[in-house]
Amino acid sequence: MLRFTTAGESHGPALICVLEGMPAGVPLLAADVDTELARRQQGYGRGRRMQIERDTVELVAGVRAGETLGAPIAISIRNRDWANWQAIMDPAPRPGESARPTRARAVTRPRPGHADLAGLLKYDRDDARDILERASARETAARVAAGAICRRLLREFGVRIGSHLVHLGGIDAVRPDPFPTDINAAADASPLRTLDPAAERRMIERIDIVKREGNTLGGICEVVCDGLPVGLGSHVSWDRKLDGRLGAALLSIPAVKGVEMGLGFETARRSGAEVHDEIEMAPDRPLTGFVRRRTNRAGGLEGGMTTGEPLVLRVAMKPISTLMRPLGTVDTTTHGPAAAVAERSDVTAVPAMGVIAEAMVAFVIAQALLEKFGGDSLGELRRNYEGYLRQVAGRMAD
Ligand code: EPS
Repeated sequence: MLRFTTAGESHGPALICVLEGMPAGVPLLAADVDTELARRQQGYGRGRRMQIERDTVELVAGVRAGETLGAPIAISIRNRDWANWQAIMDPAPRPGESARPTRARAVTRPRPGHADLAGLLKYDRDDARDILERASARETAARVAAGAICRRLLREFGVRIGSHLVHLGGIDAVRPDPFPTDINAAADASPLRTLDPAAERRMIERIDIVKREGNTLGGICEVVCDGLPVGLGSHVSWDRKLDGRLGAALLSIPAVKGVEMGLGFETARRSGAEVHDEIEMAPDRPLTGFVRRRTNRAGGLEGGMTTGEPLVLRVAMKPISTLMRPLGTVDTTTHGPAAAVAERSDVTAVPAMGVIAEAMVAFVIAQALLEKFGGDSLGELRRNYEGYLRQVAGRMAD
């Protein structure tokens, strides 16, 4: 079973990721991961923190001479900002400190919409920094690192994952026609990772206005994954359905509030004939068993399984909950009314969220691929994959 976990506080020494279950023999360089980390750091509307960090990985375990060993892979990403936060985040008690000391920059005015208050009460803390340091979206750098390794595996099977921003703070982007074959090459060239230059200009104006107002903005990214074979995931049990697994992975991204697959909520408004994708033979499509869907309104998923058509997922992010013009809250020390803490933050991080969503999709797809085809080495996995494709092709061949 492919699985990963992360550790690390936003202003602690480092972020750590352990990814377990990768087969041996997958080519992997630190640069494969660093490229993805750099993509996550882009985006108009980010705060000053992104000028401090230059995320790069140290491959600490599970990789030798540019190949995975089949052992758990451990990764470390240093926080450059740690140098400025040592006294506040020091894991050891500082000289003269009592038990549960009040350190500088303690947070007692929890932000509406943030983990601050529920976390402080649940974990019985005095300083909401004990919560927010971990709830911070800084953690997603470690997820993108795990996703980058999964992508490296998927690349061996011709699977590609890209994303672009389709909505920001009330402004829709128009989907380009023709749609680029390399989505990320096009989207990464845009400061908002959108494929609609006219919408991009309006979005940037909107971000500038909202920044002056001390407010924040959310938005929607679309993730597209192609090169998949038919039959990843399964219809047989609720927890094996790929729709549910993708949904859970994407909804775990900080501030993500909704996920649509294919037409998503729009399917509920249309009749069956306007929703379902008709099937026809396609002699050039071995991955799908020589068939194709005339349309792809299902977004590449039927019955909890991949159809072999591109996966199309849309992911909605709420506005960031740190507002420079703060909302009302209560002070957890005085219990009186207060303005929420206004720490340095981003006006919007929707472009970065698209890159994080790609990473989570890469993980779920790699997990489903390994589950279906198994194998301790890349070679064994490949033999199993090719044997399955022959079986599928044989069933529909003339
Ligand atoms: C974040 C607040 C900001 C963001 C941070 C997430 O950090 P800071 O409090 O240091 O200014 O920049 O995002 C990242 C550090 C990152 O790598 O994405 C928050 O509170 O979630």
